[in-house]
Amino acid sequence: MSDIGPILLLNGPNLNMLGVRQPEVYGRETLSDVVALVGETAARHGVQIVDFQSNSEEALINRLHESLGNIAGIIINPAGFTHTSVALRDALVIPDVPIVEVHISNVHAREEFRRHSYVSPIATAVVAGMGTFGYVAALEFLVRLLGSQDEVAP
Ligand code: DHK
Repeated sequence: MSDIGPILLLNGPNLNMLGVRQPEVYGRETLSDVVALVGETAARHGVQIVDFQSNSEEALINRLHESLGNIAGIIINPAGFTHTSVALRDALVIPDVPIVEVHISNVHAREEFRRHSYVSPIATAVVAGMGTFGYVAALEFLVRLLGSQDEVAP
């Protein structure tokens, strides 16, 4: 095990339908495939992943409240709540850990309303348009970031 604490992997509404939902936009992998992929990457780094998906804003917010003091970083695909939810954004800052916002599609190349994110201003990094690999990229980034914070000065 590494010294890096657990990473919370949050997925918002409709992402439980990955694989069947608009595959031309979101691909053919299921959410279980994505969680397994991130889990494999995490295991290679000795990091624990805590994953949670919900279609409910309340449930996502409650999960963030429960995470206070228990996690080292957050990877979140807020899905539709990206563009609508001040409450989710407010909850995301409560654990006070680095946040990576992930979008499977390139939200900037789609409808105008997808260009605005309530989450991006409080995120450490934003990934969009890399497909499900974006989740792996987010994890690799967090491992690097959190690992470097752990380093003891010589
Ligand atoms: C997923 C969604 O469900 C949309 O509401 C976002 C995001 C884009 C994605 O690309 O993963 O607009």
